[in-house]
Amino acid sequence: MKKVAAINDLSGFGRCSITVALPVLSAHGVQCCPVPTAILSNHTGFGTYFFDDYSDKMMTYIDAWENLGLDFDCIYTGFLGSEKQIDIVENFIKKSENSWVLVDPVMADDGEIYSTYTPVMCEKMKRLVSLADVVTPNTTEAAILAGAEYKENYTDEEVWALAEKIHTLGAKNVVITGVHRNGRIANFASGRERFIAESEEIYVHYMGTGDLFASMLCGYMMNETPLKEAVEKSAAFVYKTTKHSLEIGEKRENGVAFEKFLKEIE
Ligand code: PXL
Repeated sequence: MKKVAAINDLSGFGRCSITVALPVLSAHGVQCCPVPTAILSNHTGFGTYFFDDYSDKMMTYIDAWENLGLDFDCIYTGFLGSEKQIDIVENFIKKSENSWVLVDPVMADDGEIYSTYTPVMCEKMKRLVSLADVVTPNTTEAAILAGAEYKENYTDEEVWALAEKIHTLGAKNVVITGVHRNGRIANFASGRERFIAESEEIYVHYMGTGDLFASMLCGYMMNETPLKEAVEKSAAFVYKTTKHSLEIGEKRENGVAFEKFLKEIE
């Protein structure tokens, strides 16, 4: 059975990070082993939140795993709470030579950097990206990583150019998510091959969508699904669950109501 070290925050309410990665990876038949980067009452999108940074404890936590001789099939990183954490995660990845690495560079969305993210953290994130087998930025994060200006709309050529810049940082595969494209929403993937996986656009942007996509992708990749199929299936799952969330009147801050659909994952 595959094991994933999921380095992400625990936000008690709002369906993101570990509260998404754990159920989704379990539904894929993959063991999810969380490393909390911070504990929050709810994600920062709510405006007010309790935030307890876990930087000082993460080293000891990871060392304890090392003492047990654990190794992981995958290291999957998401929201990081401080500059120091990015260094800790970088070391963990470098020591875990055999692990496949998925970096979701959670920093920003809709042209806005998250309130806990500093410019130095954004710079340091590039070092993690350099170690990634797959990196899954949204367009805002892709622009930050590529050192480009954020735009609401891009031509296909501009998106591929962002992906190219991110490859030059060292990432093997780049999947740029949430690209608005002719009234549809697209994921641009670039690695050994290039492809675009699209779905109908839903005009309400649910929080945690990127976490749901990356966790689904991680689950498929751990089950040896080829990247193209994994991206397409993950995008289809996000579309289906987001549509359902809208239909049941779930608020966008509460995250995607995906729970009912976990049993359909195959
Ligand atoms: O879904 C991204 C995310 C993860 N973790 C925390 C967040 C956010 C987005 O706002 O605040 C704590």
